[in-house]
Amino acid sequence: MTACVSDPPTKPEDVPDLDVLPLIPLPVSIDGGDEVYYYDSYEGEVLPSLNPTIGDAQRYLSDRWPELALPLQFAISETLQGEAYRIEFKNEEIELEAGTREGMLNAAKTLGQVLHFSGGDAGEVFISSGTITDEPRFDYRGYMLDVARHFFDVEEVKAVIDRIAPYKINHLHLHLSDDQGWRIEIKSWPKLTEIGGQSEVDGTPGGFYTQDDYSEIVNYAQSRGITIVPEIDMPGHTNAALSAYPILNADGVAREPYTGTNVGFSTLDTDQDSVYTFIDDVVREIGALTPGPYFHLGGDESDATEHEDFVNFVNRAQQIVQENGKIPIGWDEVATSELAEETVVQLWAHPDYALRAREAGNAVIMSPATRTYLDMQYDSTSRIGLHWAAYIEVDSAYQWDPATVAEGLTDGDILGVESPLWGETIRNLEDIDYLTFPRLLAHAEIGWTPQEKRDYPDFLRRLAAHQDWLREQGIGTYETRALADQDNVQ
Ligand code: TNX
Repeated sequence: MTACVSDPPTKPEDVPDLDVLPLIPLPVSIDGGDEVYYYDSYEGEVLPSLNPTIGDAQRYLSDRWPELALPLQFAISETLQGEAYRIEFKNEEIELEAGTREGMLNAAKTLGQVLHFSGGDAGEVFISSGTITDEPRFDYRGYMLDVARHFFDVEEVKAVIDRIAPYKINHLHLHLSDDQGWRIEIKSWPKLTEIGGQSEVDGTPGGFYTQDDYSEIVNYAQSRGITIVPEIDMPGHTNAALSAYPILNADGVAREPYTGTNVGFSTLDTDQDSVYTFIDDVVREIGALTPGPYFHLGGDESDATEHEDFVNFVNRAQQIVQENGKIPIGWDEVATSELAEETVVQLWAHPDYALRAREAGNAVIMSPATRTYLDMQYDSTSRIGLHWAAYIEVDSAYQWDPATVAEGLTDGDILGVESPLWGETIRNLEDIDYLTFPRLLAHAEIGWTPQEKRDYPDFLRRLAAHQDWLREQGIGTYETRALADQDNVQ
C-alpha cells in the first residue's frame, strides 16, 4: 500500500503523546517517542489480503472507516502468540504485527481508538511516535445477552456485536432459552420455536432465530473477533420447552406459557431417557452451527429439581455436550455435580463452588453478580434494572480483582470475566445501551489489563473521552455519577 505524496499540513500544537491517549482497555505497554508523524490518506479501495491473519483486520478497519487508506503495514510475527500484538508508529508507516488473526484484530481495534483520539476519523492524521505492545490478562472476556426474557432480532444482536468488539470483548454468550421463551430453531423438535418461541416477559410477542439467522450472527461475530457461546438453560428455567412438548414433563402435561419474572419453578423430568434424547438433539444441532468450542448448559436455580436428580442430570448433560465435541460451561451450581474434566464453572453467586471447581482442576469464569451483572441498577433512580444483588455504579464495576473473588483462586485458575445482561427489564437497544455502557468498559479493562496497571482515577479520565465518543455514535450510554463527582473535585 502506498500513500499519496503531498506536503503535510502544519503540525498542530496539541498532538497528544501516545501514552496519554484515552485507550480502553489500557494496553500493557506504551513506549512513547518524541516525534510526531503525519500520515496521509487517500480515497480508494483497499483490497483485503487473502491471508486471514491480515484480511479480517483490514476489513474491520475499512468497515468503520470506509474512506480511510493510511500507510499501514501488516506483519505476521513468529514471536507474538495468541491475542498479543504490537503497533509501531514510524515515520513512513504504521506497522501492525501479530501472530494470529485474533491478535491482528486486536491491533486493528487499538489502532481505531488511536486514530479517533488523534482526530483521524476523517483521514489525514498526526500521531505521536512510539510502540504499543499488548496482550490480555485473561483469554476469555465475555458479554452475555439474555434474548429469552425479551427477544432481540439479528440486526439488534449485530448492533451489540459492533458495540462490544472495539473493547476487545471476545465472547458473546447468548442465553437462548428460559421459562419465558425458546429462541433457536431445532429442526428435530420444531414446536420449541413454534410454541415456545412465541412468548416473552410482559406478554408481548416473542421471536426466535432460524438456524440461518443464528449462523449469520455467528459469522458476523467471528469476523470481528468474537466467539458465540450458545446457552440452553437446563434442567430448570425450561418452562418454554415444557410448554411445547408435554413429554418433557414428569406428569406428561404441557405447561402454560409463562410471561412473568419468577425463577426456580420449572424442571425437565430428569428420570426420563427421552429427555436425554431431546438434549442430545438440541446440543447436536446447535453445536453443528457453532464453530466456537463451548456449549453452556445453564444449571442455575434448579429449585424445582431434587438435588440428587440435579446431580445425575448435570453429570449426563456434561457427557452429552462432550460427546458432541464441545466444552461444557455451567453456572456455579454445576460444581455440586461430578465435574467433567473440561467443564468450565461460571461463578455468579457462590465462591465456594468456584473453589470446588479449582480443587477438581476446572477453570472458572468470573461473573460475580454484585460487580458484573449489567441488569443491576446503577442506583435507586435508574429507570430500568433490578437490584437484588447490588446497585452497581462505575466505581463498584471497576474496583475489584477477579483473583480475590474466591479466596484461594489465582489467575491460572481463572479463564476470564463475563458481564451478563439479563433481560427481564430490557425491551430495546436503547435499554441495552443504558445498562451496558459505560460499565462494560470497566469490565473489559478488568479482563484485559494487568491488575497492577489499573488505576481508577486514570480509568475515569479515559472513560470521559469514551462517553463522548459513544454518544457521537448514537449509543445511549448512561451518564454516570462517577464522572460528575470527578468534575466537582477538579
Ligand atoms: C438470576 S444469575 C438468574 C437469572 C435472572 C437474574 C436476574 C443466574 C445464573 N440466574 O435467571 O435473570 O438473576 O438478575
